[in-house]
Amino acid sequence: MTKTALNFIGGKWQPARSGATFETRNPATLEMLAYAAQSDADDVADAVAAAKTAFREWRLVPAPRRGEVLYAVAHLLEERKEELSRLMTQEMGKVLSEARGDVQEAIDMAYYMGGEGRRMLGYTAPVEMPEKFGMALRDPAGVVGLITPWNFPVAVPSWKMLPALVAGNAVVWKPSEETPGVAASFVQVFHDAGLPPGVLNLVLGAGPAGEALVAHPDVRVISFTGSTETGLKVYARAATMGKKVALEMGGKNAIIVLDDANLELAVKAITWSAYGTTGQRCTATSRLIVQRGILRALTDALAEKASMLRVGYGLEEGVEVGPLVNQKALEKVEKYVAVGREEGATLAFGGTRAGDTGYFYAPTLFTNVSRNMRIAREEIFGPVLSLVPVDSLEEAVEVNNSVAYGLSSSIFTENINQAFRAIRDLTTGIVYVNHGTTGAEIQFPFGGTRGTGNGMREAGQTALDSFTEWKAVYVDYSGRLQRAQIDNRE
Ligand code: UN1
Repeated sequence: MTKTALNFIGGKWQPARSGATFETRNPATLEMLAYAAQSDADDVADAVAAAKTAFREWRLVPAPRRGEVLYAVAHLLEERKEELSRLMTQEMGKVLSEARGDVQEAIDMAYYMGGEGRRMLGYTAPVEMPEKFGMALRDPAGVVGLITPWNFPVAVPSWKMLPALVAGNAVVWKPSEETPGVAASFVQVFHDAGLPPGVLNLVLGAGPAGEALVAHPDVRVISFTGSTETGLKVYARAATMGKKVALEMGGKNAIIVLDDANLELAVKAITWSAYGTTGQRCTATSRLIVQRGILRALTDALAEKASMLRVGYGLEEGVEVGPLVNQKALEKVEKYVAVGREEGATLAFGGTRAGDTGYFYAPTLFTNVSRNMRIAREEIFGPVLSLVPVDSLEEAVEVNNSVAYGLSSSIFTENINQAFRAIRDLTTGIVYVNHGTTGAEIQFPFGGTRGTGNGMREAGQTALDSFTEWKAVYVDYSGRLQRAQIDNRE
């Protein structure tokens, strides 16, 4: 049944002002799912105006009360987890068990950020004069704009809107055009949880809606997750207006496997991190850096394990790998597999489409990859893994750190000395030991170095940094003009 996905502005569901719509399709079955509002700058202006009005009161709601709304969001998400997860699988293809994990991340974040309503810690420090007091407080930034991708259509937006809301901001959210239905259902949860009208606004649509949000003078912060190409454009545009921007972009994450690794453990983790979510996570493993002594055994075990993976429609029981999100993503994967062949890497398995309908692609491994090949450096965002052989831990770390991205990396070794050297020397924002590159938990900073980001982090306490301004407050209770107040450097 075809549905309609609308914008949510000032507490009301409404079509785009122009009446324009776009269609969404199930990437596994290609069936038509919904007509969604195709918004432009006018809709964004309406949403920002609604947010600006709502901000005046929301900022004055005591933070513990704001936190309670987030707890109500957590409860409703628990109740609606199955419904949201199924919708997610239909819209963007990830298998149902992973879709449940996606919603669970938002539940975890709602509880965590709900707790921030009673923390939101600032600090005091001694000041130079008697009878004077100093403190630093977090103030909400105002109206914040969120632009999010389709691969984690509930989790990633939750990482942004929950800290933004508990800190007292009003939000305008532009989700990916692949997942308007799940976005609308997610926003409905906030409304039902009692969030006042206008505090969270949804503007559906494609690039132009996002551009209008970035360029709107009343939006002080932009938090973006998506491709490096788009992220850098957002950054450049927002910089001309002096906005604060948090960027979460590409990855080219590696698992390092040393000769002394627990082979079975490594193979399981590689399979999950490389082919889970069909390789469409920014934290997905797309490189294997393997010490030569374990190379043969690892490749054989991996081939066996990958051949058993069931590719198919994510709503079907037992399916482990869903489709790519759309035709363009499939073509990108095909292009990179051709590039890998031309570059002279060995195709160990995969390398073909799978299934008759839908954007399915077989789990793929290239071996004999050298570190300079494009398939070892560029983000593919699909189920394609490139194996680079190395001689030592030092070489492995160097290869790991040599790419343009720096999100997540992992090392498999049973030797604690090697593990700690790797922790010290790997230059990514996330490091795992004896665990794949995916599976970050919401209470720790999430983000990456180099081309992955711009130094900001999501999740954990650090999430508040994107959405708050520090305010330093000095209170003089002496009742007289203290000399240092005029010039404390005298
Ligand atoms: C992403 O791909 O954008 O660590 C987020 C993980 C997940 C989140 C990934 N918790 O893989």
